[in-house]
Amino acid sequence: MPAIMVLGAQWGDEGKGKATDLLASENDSIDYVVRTSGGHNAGHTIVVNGEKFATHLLPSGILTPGATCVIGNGVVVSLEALFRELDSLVARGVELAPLYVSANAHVIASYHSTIDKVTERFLGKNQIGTTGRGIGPAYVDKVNRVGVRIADLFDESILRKKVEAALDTRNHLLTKLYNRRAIEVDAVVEELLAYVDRLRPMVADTSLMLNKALDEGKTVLFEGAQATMLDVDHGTYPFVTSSNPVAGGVCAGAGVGPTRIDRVIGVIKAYTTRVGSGPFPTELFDEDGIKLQTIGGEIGVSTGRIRRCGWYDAVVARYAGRVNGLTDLYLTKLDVLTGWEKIPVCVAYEVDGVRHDEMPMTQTDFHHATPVYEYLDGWTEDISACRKFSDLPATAQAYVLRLEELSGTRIWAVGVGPGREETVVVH
Ligand code: 2SA
Ligand code: GDP
Ligand code: MG
Repeated sequence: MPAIMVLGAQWGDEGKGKATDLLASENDSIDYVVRTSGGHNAGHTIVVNGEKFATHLLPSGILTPGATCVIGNGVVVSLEALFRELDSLVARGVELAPLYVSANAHVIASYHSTIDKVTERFLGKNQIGTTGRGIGPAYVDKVNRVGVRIADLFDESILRKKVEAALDTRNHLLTKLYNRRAIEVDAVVEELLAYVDRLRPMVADTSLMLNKALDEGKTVLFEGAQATMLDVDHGTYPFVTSSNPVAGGVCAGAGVGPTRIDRVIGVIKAYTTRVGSGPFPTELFDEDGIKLQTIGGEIGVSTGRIRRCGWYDAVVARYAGRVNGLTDLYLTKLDVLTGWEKIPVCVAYEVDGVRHDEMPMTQTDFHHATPVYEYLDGWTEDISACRKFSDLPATAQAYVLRLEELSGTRIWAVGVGPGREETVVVH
């Protein structure tokens, strides 16, 4: 299986880090683990032998012996975050996998984060609930064609010109609209140059590297960040991130064509969570929501924010299946649902008295969608020690199979705990 994508099928935090780590550790032949969008706004948790690690900008494969890690051209790279994360893993005694960064990836400087936070404050009650990491402003510079790319860091005069161009309109906005001090070109250039020597050996033409690897029959794992419903085109715009976490975005963000991809795995929780603002039809505001949040440990890995919780939404699952062309689902956190007598599952929406079996065409309708629930039987047994599908209680098996039927994509495996080994293969 040479090229595999692992993508978020909901609003993020589905367990992509665990899924990536599981595939990488199970399969001796995972040669590359690649990030292709977003930046250090991601928070991917991996639990190895009871020890917990979180990656943000780095691919989860950084912990996999024998793997090579790649940060693709579609990622926005904070150099400060990159080296802080590498250093903190080294300090914990981790033997790091080799890492390459695309020469075409865009750079996040500290002013992007400042602008992110200032903009959120300015939006007031309409704020997106960003992670404040400068992701949106860095992608704005990229699309506005004034971004600084990794390759620009190695020629000071080019770098200076690029930073000047980027700050031109930014400073106008900051000083005139937000009543802030202008950002100084010298300070930004100095900040970025500080990392150049450490970065130089990691910089590569990563598209060429990955295509060559696939030509040689190597196995490449693309680790998604954020998720389908946070995609700037296909998600709940404007309450989205500023990149394309869907399968098509992975190809663009790696420089690898879609015909090379063999398997597209959507990671999906057995319920739903979301962090930040925006519509969420199955969101719970009662004690069931608090129970899911508490038992599921639903707290943001990067910002420590409490995640909003709700029931499984099969309309979202079907939509993710469609826009990503999913071949498999990896259903995580089934263990969190232990103890409910009946578990509601959203099978469709109702909008102004009209039933929608598919995602409504407009955001306005989605904002007004109320879930149509089917109630499935729960179970009380602890399932965390189950390792075979037949070990699961009959009602848990029925829950998984009904979700598969409703979601339109085969469920490859089920997570029954945070550990790498806490997985039950279904098919
Ligand atoms: P941004 O910072 O511009 O990407 O924010 C835009 C929206 O995207 C959401 N977003 C996320 N949602 C879930 N998890 C993410 N990563 C961290 C984690 C989040 C954290 O793994 O827990 O620690 O808070 C992530 N990154 C971005 C964000 O909430 C906005 O709704
Ligand atoms: P990601 O951003 O998609 O990689 O997911 P996060 O790491 O942000 O959040 C997923 C959380 O769920 C992490 O704390 C994982 O350790 C945990 N997790 C993943 N799979 C399972 C599972 O099957 N059961 C339980 N209980 N926890 C899981
Ligand atoms: Mg996360």
